[in-house]
Amino acid sequence: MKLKKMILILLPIIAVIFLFMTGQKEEPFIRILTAKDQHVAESNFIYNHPDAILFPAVVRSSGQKPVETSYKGIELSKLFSSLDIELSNIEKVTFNAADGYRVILSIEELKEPGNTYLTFERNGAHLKSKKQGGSGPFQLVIRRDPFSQRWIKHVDEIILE
Ligand SMILES: Nc1nc2c(c(=O)[nH]1)N[C@H]1C(S)=C(S)[C@@H](COP(=O)(O)O)O[C@H]1N2
Ligand SMILES: [Mo]
Repeated sequence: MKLKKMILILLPIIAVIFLFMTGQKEEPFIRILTAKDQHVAESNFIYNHPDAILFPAVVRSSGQKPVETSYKGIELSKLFSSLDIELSNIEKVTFNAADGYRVILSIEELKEPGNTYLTFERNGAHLKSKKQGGSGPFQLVIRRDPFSQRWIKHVDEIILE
């Protein structure tokens, strides 16, 4: 009898703790907005994207020596075409980050072959979030912007206009 009561009390508590813990492990995603519709690019879609490539880049972080790094990411034009997002009427693309930082690219710059990438991996490991002290989970890397001011970290929203 006592045991039954205890189980009846403990079960909901365990269920709540379980829900809380699984909720903590929420997968990252990016919202992509166009005039017509809204897309959600989930982490699985990004991490397993067939157009993801590895490329070297020099990372310049304030107060640190430049470090040669291997990034993995998807060229933005390929990311958009894989989501069936048309670029023909687009003039600019805005990248918003979780910390309020914002970068705007012209469509010409975005389309430059081999220049703009949405990255998710650095030296073989997924980019860590801001909370975990990283530049991710997703970061824009502009390969022909060597000083990296516009390599927006923690990108969570992309707006095409
Ligand atoms: N989200 C976000 N991205 C950002 C920044 C920022 O403050 N927030 N700073 C930019 C600047 S000025 C530089 S030089 C590079 C490297 O920044 P770090 O020195 O903070 O690593 O990230 C760029 N991307
Ligand atoms: Mo900077």
